[in-house]
Amino acid sequence: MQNKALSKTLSYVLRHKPEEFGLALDAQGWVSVAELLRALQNQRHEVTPEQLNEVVATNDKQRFSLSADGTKIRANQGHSVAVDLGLTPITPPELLYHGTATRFLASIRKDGLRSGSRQHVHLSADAVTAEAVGRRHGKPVVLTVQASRLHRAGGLFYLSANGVWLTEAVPAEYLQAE
Ligand code: HQG
Repeated sequence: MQNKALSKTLSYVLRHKPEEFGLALDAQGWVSVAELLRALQNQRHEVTPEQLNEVVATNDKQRFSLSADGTKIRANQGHSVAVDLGLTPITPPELLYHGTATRFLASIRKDGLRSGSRQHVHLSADAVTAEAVGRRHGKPVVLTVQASRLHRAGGLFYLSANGVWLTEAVPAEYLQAE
């Protein structure tokens, strides 16, 4: 299995459908590396511990973490499965950015940003990163989120281990076109 394909498979298993591979995440989203490798092998994906370590270390967005002793692995963010990543709420910068596609704008202006199937709304620290996120869905558009103002109003913000800002929802009145 190529590294890119392995990364995509890991995202799928560790964020969305562990049960499809006969796996269960623990409450914090971890799964045993040994069990994961066995589950991949059962699906005819030959992956060595070395390759897994390489993908974790070199992944372009640092999507995965190994436990300190190296026996467990989890995704750093992006889950639709309910997990508690143990992130501490922190004060966000004044502004954060959300990349989306123009076809979602009318709905977002009406309902604000919703987490949908994921646990959180994903926000970026800079507009360039947000634009790349938006491009995954179509013609990109970047929305500026008044993060400080939302935080002062009681909104909780988290920073994932790989630098993605997470929050529960962003009401429309905290959004402005960039
Ligand atoms: C949109 C990637 C209509 C939202 C990225 C987005 C990110 C609404 C889409 C991570 C809406 C959900 C997550 C509303 C939000 N009406 N559409 N009220 N509220 N939306 O993929 O943020 O490569 O679940 O704008 O880098 O695009 O996988 O979220 O367009 O960090 O590691 O609904 O995925 O990371 O799409 O991306 P997604 P996202 P990875």
